[in-house]
Amino acid sequence: MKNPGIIILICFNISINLFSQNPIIKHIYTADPTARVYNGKLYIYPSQDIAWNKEWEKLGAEKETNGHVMTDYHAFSTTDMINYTDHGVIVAQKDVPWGNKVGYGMWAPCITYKNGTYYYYFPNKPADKSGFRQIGLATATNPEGPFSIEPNYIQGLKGIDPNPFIDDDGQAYMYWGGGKGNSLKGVKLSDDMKSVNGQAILIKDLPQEYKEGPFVFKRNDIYYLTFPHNRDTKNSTEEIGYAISKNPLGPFEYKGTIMDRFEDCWTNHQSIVQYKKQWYMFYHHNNISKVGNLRSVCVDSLFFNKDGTIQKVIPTLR
Ligand code: FUB
Repeated sequence: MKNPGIIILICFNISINLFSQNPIIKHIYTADPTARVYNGKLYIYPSQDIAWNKEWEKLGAEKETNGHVMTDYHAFSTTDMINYTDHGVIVAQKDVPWGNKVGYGMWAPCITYKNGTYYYYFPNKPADKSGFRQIGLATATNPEGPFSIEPNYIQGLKGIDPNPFIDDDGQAYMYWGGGKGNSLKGVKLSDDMKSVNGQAILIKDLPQEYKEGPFVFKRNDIYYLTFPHNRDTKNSTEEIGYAISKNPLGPFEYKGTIMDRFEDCWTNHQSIVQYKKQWYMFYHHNNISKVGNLRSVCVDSLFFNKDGTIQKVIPTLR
């Protein structure tokens, strides 16, 4: 018996991940993780939190009113869920042709792969001030880059937290939006993955208040839409809920909570992936810094019930 602890936990279906020491990335602050499996490796594409530097104000920088300070993105990979390789900066705000150069607003990114190309979508403050955030695209032929940034943001995707999803028939969809109220939108993407195809729909059928961070995946012909929300509107911290559908754009049926809200970290943001036969949920918490906007990526195992519903993930935080 190689590891009796793992076998006992699997038997009892307990959502504890013996492999990870949360948080899994400790040398920089990371948040909003998208986890994907490419070429046998598990890749993580998070945003990066940094502390505000007062010196920047002298250079004309606009202070972020919500406190998030984010200037570039790293990519990470692992094959054992213990050792994570940092592949360095893959996209930086200073290199975004349409970006506001004195802003620090590179919020939650997401990536997908189609026909030999990796499509990396990211929100950023636009120089033309056409919105709080616009969503841009960078492409690469390798999951670690180098990524080449498109000259303009994508028309029709104003907002935050892009989440591309490609269905089994090859049709790509984009989910995005954020802020208070039900502002989650979905739309088909064109074959080139650089423009929207048709009218976006507002996904209104979520009974709990949607906040941000959509992540869609498919398992056994069920579309799972997972999202942070404020069920308790008196409390601004977020729990992660999910809804299911037989169609990628709904209607969705709300099914419950995957992770309870944290008392001490006002955001959460998830992605769910299967790697080496085990499902995982990646999320973030501020358990190293104890500061709301200096967060760290964590991971725990996730389990499904026989009927396809998701068991609650209990975060293993140190
Ligand atoms: O990281 C900045 C913002 O906080 C993200 O875009 C949201 O999902 C929330 O995590």
